[in-house]
Amino acid sequence: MNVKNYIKNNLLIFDGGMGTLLQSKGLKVGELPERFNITNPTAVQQIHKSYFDAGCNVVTTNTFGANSLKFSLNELEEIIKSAVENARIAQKSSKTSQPKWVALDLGPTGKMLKPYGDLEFEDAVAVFKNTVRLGVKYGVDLVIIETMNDCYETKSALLAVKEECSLPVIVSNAYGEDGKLVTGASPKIMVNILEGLGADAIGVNCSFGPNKLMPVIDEYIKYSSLPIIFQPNAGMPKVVNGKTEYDVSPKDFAVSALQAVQKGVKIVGGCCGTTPEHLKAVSEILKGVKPLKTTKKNYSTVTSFVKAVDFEKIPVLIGERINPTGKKKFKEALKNQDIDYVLKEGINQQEKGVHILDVNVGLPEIDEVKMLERVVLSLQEVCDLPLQIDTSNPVAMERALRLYNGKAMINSVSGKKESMQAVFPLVKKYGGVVVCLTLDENGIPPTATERVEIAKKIIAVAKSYGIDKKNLIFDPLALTISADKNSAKETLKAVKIISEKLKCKTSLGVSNVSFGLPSREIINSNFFTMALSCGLSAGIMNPYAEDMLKSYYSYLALSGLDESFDGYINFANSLPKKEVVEIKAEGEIKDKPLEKSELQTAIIKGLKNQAYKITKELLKTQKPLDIINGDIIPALDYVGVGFENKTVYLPSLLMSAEASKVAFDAVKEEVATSSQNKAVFVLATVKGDIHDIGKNIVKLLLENYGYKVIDLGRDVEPKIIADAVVKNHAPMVGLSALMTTTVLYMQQTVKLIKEVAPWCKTIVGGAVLTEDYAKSIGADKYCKDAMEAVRYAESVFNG
Ligand code: B1M
Repeated sequence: MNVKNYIKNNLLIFDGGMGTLLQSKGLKVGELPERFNITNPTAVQQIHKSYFDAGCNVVTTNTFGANSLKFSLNELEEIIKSAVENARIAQKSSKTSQPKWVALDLGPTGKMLKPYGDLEFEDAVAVFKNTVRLGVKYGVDLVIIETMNDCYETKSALLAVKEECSLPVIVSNAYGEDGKLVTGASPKIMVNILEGLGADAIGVNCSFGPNKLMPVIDEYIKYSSLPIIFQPNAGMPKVVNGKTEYDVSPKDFAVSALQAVQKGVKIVGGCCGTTPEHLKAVSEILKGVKPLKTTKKNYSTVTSFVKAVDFEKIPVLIGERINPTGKKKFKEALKNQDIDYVLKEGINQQEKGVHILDVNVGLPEIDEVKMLERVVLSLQEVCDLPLQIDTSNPVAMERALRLYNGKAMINSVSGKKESMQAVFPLVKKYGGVVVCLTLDENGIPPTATERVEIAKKIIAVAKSYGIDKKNLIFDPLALTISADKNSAKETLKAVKIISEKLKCKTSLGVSNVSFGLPSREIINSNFFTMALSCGLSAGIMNPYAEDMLKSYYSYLALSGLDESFDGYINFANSLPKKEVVEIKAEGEIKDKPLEKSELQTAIIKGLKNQAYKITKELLKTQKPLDIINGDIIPALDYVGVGFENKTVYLPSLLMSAEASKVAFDAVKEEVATSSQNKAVFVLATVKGDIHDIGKNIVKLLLENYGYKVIDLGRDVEPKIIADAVVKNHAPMVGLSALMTTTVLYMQQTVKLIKEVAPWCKTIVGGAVLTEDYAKSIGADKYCKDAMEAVRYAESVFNG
């Protein structure tokens, strides 16, 4: 039986951990487990068999890291061929009676995708395709994509599977204790992206033990219309007497599996630290237990990689400003490839409070496909709002949807046959919520009733493509009242019927209604309020138009949608104050919180080009060190605090770090390094630590003061540092460490240097260090900042 049909009425039991069992069968530390398929097939077969014997329905091939980045294509083929054979041999030799399948295991590539790493999205797709093609060739029954902790990489893997075969595919992500992926996606976001891309089952694996994962499972149950998989590890690993141990017993593990099934999970298995005993306990506890029915959920949701926006109770604001229509400067910016201009429009609209950004860059003089791709990718580097891909060019639409990191909003399809034939296949393949214009081959009908009929036709055609109506949003089109005094009335009527009778979501481009009339904002904002009262789910609007926002926030407050009136109060407080500002005495002004400078803002928002330009400008009037201490470091501190408080996620932290590096490069270009070579200074960030901005500042200043700096880079082994000190007979070494986990390596490095180069003075610094800690590890000097490092060096060498 096909596994997809099987899980309609049965629970499916996956296998458990592989790595620790391979170690017990002789896999050495550092040896690649995937090679074991060839070098020690019997061991792999035994492990698979023990899982089948324990009652598992599915074993996953030993191919977690089998990809073309780690292995040549020839070796990859050999590995996958033997991996599938090993699983099949186990399947045949196990005598238990449950249905059995073999799943191709796909783990992360081990590299991060751009912009956080250097792997291109399409290259990631190609890497996964290589593995999938071979899995299919050697006859696996299904594919499982697992332990993915970045949603973009998950998307690339799922696309690869869907484009390479039609086998059932399960996607499972690994969550952190904050209930998010490393790059910030929540379960709700993953459900939306993966359902949109056509996964057959989704869920969670690995992470930090079964119990702590229950809230994540609850989120999956709440939002997913697909069967859910639950494959936790056996708790967090602990090293006891040099051996890795896990603390969740088979019995406790099985109890958690049962709890998950009682919540609605349909597929259970284990990850790191789980053994055939764990899975045996699971299969025993689940004997005779029937799965709950998977129910369809009706949320209309779009997402970026960290934000989900629902078209549910609270109406959604879609910023319309990234659009060249009627905007001379915008057109110029597009022609001149001035992406920063477009990005600023995105950032400014986000600051005005919109929930989604419409992105339209269609201009006859430019290559829309390339420009849309570039703008979508760049916007996602600096803005975390979901995007609405707005184009009438299906090629540009497909490219943007493919590269978009999230579940996009799509603008638009109409009731014309040609439009539906072009757009619906893309919505089906990539997912998304599509704006449906109620017009067809005969144009825009004048009455609400006729527009509703077109909406019904669109719903039916979308269904034939497998697109649910929760992923359609109807725009019944606001026409100009000055041309037809009844047009607004008909549009509002259509909004009401579509939301109340068809139970569908609606959106409107509001501004068109007032065309040709004076003081258009008065009409627009009142029309917006009227539409909201008719049940409008979203408005495509100009967020710089204060009247529109006044309508929006008053509507929320008056209709009971603004609990505790936070939205209204914040908005009201943001309006310019009319009262006269009291002039304060000089001393009082000091207490005011510091405004963020332009450079700080550029770094915080991750705008590299701007950070560079502003730094260059500042250098004309300010000292390099003042810019570093006054702007660059405070900006990084600001995002660092956000990161700690979970208001900033790794992608934004990385973008800020990149922008600060560019600013720092601008400073470096300005500071001529001296060639006096007073003394040799070996410098490094210690093992395990990739933070090097502080270390680079220390280097810049030392060079500026005439020292020859041998910079060993970051994440440097203690021995390499000690060797460099000895080789250069360096009188001084500088070590930087920024994490509590890496200061231990600083201690090791200092100890080693003291042993092999007792003449060498050790200077240490970095955000987590203290004077006391530096003393306790035997360092000669702790420096709180780079200047102190220079002063110390000067005091040693110049007395
Ligand atoms: Co990360 N990071 N980061 N990070 N990051 C911190 C350090 C963190 C405190 C953020 C937080 O949670 N609040 C936290 C560490 C928590 C802890 O251990 N207590 C953290 C974490 C957890 C992580 C990751 C694990 C995140 C993840 O992947 N989940 C990961 C670590 C990967 C690894 O190292 N293995 C990670 C990654 C990154 C980025 C890549 C995104 C980026 C680094 C880019 C780069 O360096 N090329 C980054 C950044 C930018 C930061 C923050 C925001 C800023 C660090 C910085 O550059 N500050 C940081 C939060 C913070 O510190 N506010 C944070 C500016 C710099 C000039 O200061 O290096 O302290 P600093 O240097 C100062 C002084 O300390 C002194 O002089 C400089 C000033 O003049 N100094 C010396 C430094 N070294 C010296 C040596 C000397 C003398 C003086 O003599 C030799």
